[in-house]
Amino acid sequence: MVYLVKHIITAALPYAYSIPHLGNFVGSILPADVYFKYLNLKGEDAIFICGSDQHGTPIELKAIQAKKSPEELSEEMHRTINELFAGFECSFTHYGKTHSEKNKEEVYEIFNALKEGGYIKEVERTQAYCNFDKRFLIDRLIEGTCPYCGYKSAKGDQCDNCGKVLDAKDLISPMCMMCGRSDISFLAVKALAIALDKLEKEIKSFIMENSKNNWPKTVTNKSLSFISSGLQPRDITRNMSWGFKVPEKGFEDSVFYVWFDALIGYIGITREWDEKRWKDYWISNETKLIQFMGKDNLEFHAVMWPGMLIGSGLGFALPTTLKASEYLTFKSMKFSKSKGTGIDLRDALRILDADYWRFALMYLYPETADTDFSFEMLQEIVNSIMNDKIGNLVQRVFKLCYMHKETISEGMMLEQYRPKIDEIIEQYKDRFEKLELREALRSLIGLAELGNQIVSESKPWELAGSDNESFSRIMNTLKEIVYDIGILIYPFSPNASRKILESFSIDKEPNMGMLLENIRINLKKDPEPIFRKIKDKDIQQELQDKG
Ligand code: B3M
Ligand code: ZN
Repeated sequence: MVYLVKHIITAALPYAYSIPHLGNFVGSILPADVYFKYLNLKGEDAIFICGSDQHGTPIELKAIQAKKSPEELSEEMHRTINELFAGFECSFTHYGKTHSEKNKEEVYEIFNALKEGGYIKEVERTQAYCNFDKRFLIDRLIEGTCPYCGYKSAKGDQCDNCGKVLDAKDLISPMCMMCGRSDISFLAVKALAIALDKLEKEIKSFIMENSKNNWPKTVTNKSLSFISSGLQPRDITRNMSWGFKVPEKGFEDSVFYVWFDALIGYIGITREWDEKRWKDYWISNETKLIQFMGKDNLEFHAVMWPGMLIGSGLGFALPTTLKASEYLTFKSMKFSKSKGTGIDLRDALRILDADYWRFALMYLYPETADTDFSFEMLQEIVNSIMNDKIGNLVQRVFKLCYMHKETISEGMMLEQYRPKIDEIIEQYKDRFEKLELREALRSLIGLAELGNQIVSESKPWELAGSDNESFSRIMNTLKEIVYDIGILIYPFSPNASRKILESFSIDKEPNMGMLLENIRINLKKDPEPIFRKIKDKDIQQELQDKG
């Protein structure tokens, strides 16, 4: 088969200085992985690219504290994060990192192309200098009150509350985060900037055009608001030592700004994956580049990134869809490692297996509005949806099939349910196509609900032995539903999918084509339940631990 469209799925690159928490995970990596698995179900040509973001001051600072080099520290964290994602059943085509030779090459290539195109200019900046610590402070190391929304802990580069990109000197009462003092001077320094002002028209038409491709409304509106008051040149270098050196005279003490090489990292990591094939994906008119991220990463992806790609003139694919999510909050606060709110990925896997988290988090996926997470909610989703609606149906159907395997004659179905089953499957696909992942999961649950409705209406166990034809029709319909669930649940809970399909003698990765195949059930014995309930006492424990 020849596929024209090539999909690149990306998830925002997590910083390699701490273990991501569930808020990071549900905002970008998990939905990206779910969508990628769906594309695999369809047999599409797709790659899933992600990796560790290794540069930036927070990593440098952490390294100083840990008496390690930033490279050492970020490499260690990279390995840990990579293992945790594997524990969560993520199937990246490549999980790379930004501090790599390939990425460096790509950063220089794009920088040189931007320079040749006349999009790099030297600018005079004032940079914060802490008189107490006697060092330059990059923006992220300064905290103060946001001049736009009044949020108290806005960082010098961006307000995490309203999402506005900031200039450190606009912060109200700026404070050095290293020493906690307000003894800050702003000194004159040189920097290189990308002339976004010259790319304004192109960036605007990129947003206008591409936002037709299933961008969430909030994403389109925010993207337009970022450019509504005109664009200014944006710095791409910083006065610090950890990062890629800037290959320009007079900039020996500077490195590229972390966001510049992190965004290029999407390409660099693809090159790291396959030096021969990366271009087939990145330089092609048939590419769909679908990028998942949390809303705090949107401005970089909607403005600076397309500006870099267009300005380079190297023919790279532009983002087809920017899928920025809202926040998953924990007791109405943003998940934040530093503030001790939320649950990190390692803790999460200690509490429950990947399948449960993936399902429950996608059920709560903050696709269009901030969504609050609680252990009670988690328990409710696991117990009454995963276990009661889906798990029990599967178990019940398998049990009946096993007990009455002599009685059931293959083939016949309850034809009146066929259109309903097909309709739900179509709805599931349609929602995935529109990137409405949370709704696609609800279609899957709808299929289980239909199964449960058939069970309770037809009470098949009363018919076995007395009316074998009706019994067979009911059981074949239920088997079909369970089989379909086994395939369609794959993007969300891949282990449950494997367990269900095993009972149909299938031990390969599922695909959509299998929905049409004739199924043969091959139960060895009573299969194990696919899900278990969370007991109250376990939840009580977590509530005590996490408060
Ligand atoms: N590392 C920010 C974050 O983890 C940043 C994303 C980079 S995507 C190119 O929230
Ligand atoms: Zn200080």
